[in-house]
Amino acid sequence: MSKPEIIGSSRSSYTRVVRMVCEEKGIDYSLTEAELAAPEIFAIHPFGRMPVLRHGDFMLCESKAIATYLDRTFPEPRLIPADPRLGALTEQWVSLVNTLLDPLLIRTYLLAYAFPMTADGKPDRARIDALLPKVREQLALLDKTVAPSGYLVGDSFTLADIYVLPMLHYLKLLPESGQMLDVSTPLGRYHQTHSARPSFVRTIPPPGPPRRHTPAG
Ligand SMILES: N[C@@H](CCC(=O)N[C@@H](CS)C(=O)NCC(=O)O)C(=O)O
Repeated sequence: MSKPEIIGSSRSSYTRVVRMVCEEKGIDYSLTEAELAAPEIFAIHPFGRMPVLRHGDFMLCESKAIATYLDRTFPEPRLIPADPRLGALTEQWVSLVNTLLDPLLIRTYLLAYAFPMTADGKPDRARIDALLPKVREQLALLDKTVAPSGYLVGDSFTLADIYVLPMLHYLKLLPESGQMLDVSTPLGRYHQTHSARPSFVRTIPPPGPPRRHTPAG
């Protein structure tokens, strides 16, 4: 069968998740760069979200579905543990990222810096300051969770870590969250340790936010 083709932007944190899955499992894959909401994304995802996957004649959208498919289709290492409890905890963290952490940390806090909706184009200080208590609360939860073992689940690297690390990469670049990720904290050390993994290094995004497709070009 042909190798998996991931379609998305190398700047997109969710695209990075499925690329890291491929890298961790040693899957020979290709990345086809696409802009946000590009027609090739809409061709596979009904709501135009990236990443999407082509594997032979099989097409799939949603990062978790893609990650699970790749994990089951290709050999070890298993990124969703077979053990029922460790597997369930991995799913739990992926769900928490998708429903609560990513919406606040990336879609709201990071985007307040990357795409300020202000008249002068500068980040809205009052809006960012208002977000900080929740940002602190979410990072404190991650901090507490990784403190004992250096992983989110059990004592090995799982898909849960893969969902969190691309977010931490961007958060490390912002002033307040960057400080919260200081290496004196368990979460800062977690980020520093895992950012040396080949799967992380080989998927570091180029600077700048993903570009959005416009029909004119
Ligand atoms: N639930 C989706 C979320 C994917 C997602 O939100 N991707 C962002 C890029 S990181 C996107 O495609 N945004 C499109 C847009 O903003 O129009 C998944 O897990 O794949």
